[in-house]
Amino acid sequence: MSQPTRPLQKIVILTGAGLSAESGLGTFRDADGLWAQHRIEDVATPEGFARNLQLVHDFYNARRAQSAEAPPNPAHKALARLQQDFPGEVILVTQNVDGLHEKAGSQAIHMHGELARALCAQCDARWDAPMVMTPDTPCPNCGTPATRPDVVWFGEIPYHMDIILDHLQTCDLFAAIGTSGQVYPAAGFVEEARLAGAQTIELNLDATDVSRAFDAHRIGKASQIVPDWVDTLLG
Ligand code: BV8
Repeated sequence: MSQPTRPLQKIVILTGAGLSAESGLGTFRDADGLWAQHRIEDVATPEGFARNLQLVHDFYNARRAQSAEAPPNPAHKALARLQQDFPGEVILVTQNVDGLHEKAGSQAIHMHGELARALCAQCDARWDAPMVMTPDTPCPNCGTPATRPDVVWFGEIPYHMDIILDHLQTCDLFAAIGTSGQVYPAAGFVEEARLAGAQTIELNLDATDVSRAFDAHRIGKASQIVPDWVDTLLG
């Protein structure tokens, strides 16, 4: 028997690459996705970075430039409107490393980091990344040429997990938008929310590996189904 629905006071939304697809940014696992052109092991792991610093910097320099030019689409704008106009709390957690939520006016928790930020592997300093980073780019804090994109690679610990888990345990509605549900721990968030008594909904172009974990589904392109969903929530 599904849980009696609690009054809707807090919404947690997880977004993935599918949200930015219509802004022209490649997803990861769709046929023409980013990973189709690169092996994850080579460009999104610490081992791949250690093996070939230049290749990984080139991969992220290209994405940083593309992301800087990309416009937010109606889905990003609708989520910003929801954050602004919803009478309760709307927490946006994104796996995306682009800045499109912020361009649309949202605040988002970047659990996999951001293309626009740089990290020093030597002293852990973080700063706004230059558009092009190279293996020789010195850290502005310690001077060591040990700089890397401030993104969370496979095998690394996602950012803000304690805050995210707290939000999942105290929300009334959890929505996953444009994510294939193949990468953990993000793919497990729906279970956390469900166990805490939240209603759950998945918005995606297709069914995913985790669709059966959700109470409700909206199928279609994010730029169409997300504004409709936000209109329903704002009544
Ligand atoms: C960790 C940053 C420990 C870099 C990324 C075996 C089993 C289970 C887990 C593991 C395992 N072996 C290893 C693991 C752990 C591993 C993992 O999950 N591996 C997977 C591949 C099996 N995870 C990790 O290593 C993570 N760390 O586990 O640490 C830990 C755990 C908990 C607490 C403490 C410590 C770190 C993972 C982070 C990796 N970094 N990105 C970068 O971006 O370059 S992941 C990368 O994939 C992106 O962040 C991306 O967001 C993420 C997930 O992809 P999606 O966003 O879902 O995108 P995808 O292309 O897959 O899907 C697009 C979807 O959109 C599709 O469903 C499509 O239908 C839809 N779509 C397309 N167009 C549209 C659309 N929907 C609507 N409208 C459209 N127009």
